[in-house]
Amino acid sequence: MQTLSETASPQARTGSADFDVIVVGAGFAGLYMLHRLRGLGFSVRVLEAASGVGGTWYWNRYPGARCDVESVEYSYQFSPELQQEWEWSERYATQPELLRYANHVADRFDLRRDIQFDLRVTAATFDEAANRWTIVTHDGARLSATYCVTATGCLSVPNEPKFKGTEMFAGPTYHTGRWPHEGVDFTGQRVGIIGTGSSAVQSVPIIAGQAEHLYVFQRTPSFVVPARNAPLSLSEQVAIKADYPALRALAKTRRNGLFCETRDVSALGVSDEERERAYRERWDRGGLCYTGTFNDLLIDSRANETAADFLRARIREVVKDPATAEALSPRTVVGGKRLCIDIGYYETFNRENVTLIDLNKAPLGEITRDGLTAGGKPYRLDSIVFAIGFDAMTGALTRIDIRGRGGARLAEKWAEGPRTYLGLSVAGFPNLFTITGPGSPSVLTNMLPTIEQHVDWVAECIGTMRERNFRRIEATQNAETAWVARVNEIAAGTLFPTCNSWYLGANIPGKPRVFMPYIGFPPYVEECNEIAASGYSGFALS
Ligand code: N01
Repeated sequence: MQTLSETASPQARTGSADFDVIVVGAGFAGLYMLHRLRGLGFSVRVLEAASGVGGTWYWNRYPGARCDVESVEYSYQFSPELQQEWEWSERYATQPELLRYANHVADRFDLRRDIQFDLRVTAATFDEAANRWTIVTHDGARLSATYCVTATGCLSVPNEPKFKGTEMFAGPTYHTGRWPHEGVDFTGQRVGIIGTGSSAVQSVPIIAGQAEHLYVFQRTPSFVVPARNAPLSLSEQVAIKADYPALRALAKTRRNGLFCETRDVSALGVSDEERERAYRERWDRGGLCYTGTFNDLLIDSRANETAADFLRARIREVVKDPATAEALSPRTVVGGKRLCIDIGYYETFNRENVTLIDLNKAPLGEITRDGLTAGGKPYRLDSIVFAIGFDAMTGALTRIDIRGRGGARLAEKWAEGPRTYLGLSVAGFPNLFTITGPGSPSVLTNMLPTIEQHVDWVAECIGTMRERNFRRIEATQNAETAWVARVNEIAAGTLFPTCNSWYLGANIPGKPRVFMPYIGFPPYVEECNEIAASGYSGFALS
């Protein structure tokens, strides 16, 4: 077996393979975790499979990739100086800008010397006698640490295309979640894209602008709201920066951790005119705020239907061909799947060189050497783009062979769905923390503040353990069972479980259908704080 010192990259060569904490992943969560733990004087090593920092923004380089949360919000707040000095150029940052930001943070806080790139963690085993985690990487290197923190992201493992005949296709195939770094030029090509979620909604207009012809193969239409993207003027930036502490504090009172509020009014308690005006106002404003137009949109299906009607009417206004407009009109719950935000998505379907294929009417047959068949009809293609999403929330964790006490495997424990306490900790897996893990608000919120809250909680916990001379912390079985029940109970009171979303694992054949995120950021934070203040109730410390 190699030791770390034999394989370490120059920036991370310390000669030691034993640490207080090993963090898996150098995305936004891993970077901040390193910064916090280092500040507390712990020895930390971050292991990252990619060749650079940035996590999702390192990998997701498909055409048009940008964040659907406004850049001034989708950013760290732990450093007021960083918050003041960084300048965002647009309302919604592009992938390259977000990656520049992640790199800037890594440099500004001198993080690279403790990060080792190009190392994929394949296994993590808890040694009870030694009270340590042994971490194994793809090249056989072994490291050990008292604590293991996973910062592996919620949408980091691509949903593998398992279409019959994929290997037969003569041309190149691409996955939006693993786009070639050198980019792809589709000029003059016949391109097929499978999937119509956020990644497709962003990339379709750009691919259509290059391709000779673009065929969009749609299984379920998404609800799409305009981004209203625009350059951020200096005066806008100055105004936000002057008010940042208040805006950030306000966002912490919101269920989704965003600046914009959910109006405390029922969609069914207002006149038709007022309802229409309210939707129009959010539509004109653009972005994810649309689902906050009324307080019952994700609770009452009749209320939700009014929001859906408004959006379907907008599709009919833009898309000239009525049959295409109808096929693009979702019949699901607005917000039950993540809302998509667009720049010119619907307009793209008015182009001569774009065809929508409704897979409900023309089911996908197989991929062939020359393209694919749908509804028995062959489509000749030069390239195929899979925009089919991710094995969300659990995929990155279950792909690592994580073994807790008695050799128990995490993947086996989660065979019927993930079980955690607070989304942070797993019974039977001591000294393991899962940043934005299943059972925490994560993907239903603005990820950056959610990440910071988890990182701060974990850092404080590990610091307290040291202070009080404890060496082991583990969620109790009872606390975990009660937490899982609570996550499910809250979700059951909403419309979320009615959609076949990745929140439920429904996009992955065979994955258990369990609603994974915790709904409600402020009560969650309050509970985390109370648990810490109580001396970590629900955890066994020794
Ligand atoms: O993936 P998705 P995504 N045959 O799972 C279809 C975040 N994100 O990469 O709905 C045919 O949403 C599938 O159809 P269906 C964001 O949180 C953020 O687009 O399962 N079709 C669906 O249409 C987002 O929610 C940004 O019936 C198949 C599509 O593929 C999340 O990532 C940008 C299929 C997958 O949509 C995932 O988005 C991009 C099959 N066998 C992404 N399997 C930001 O702006 C799947 N599909 C931050």
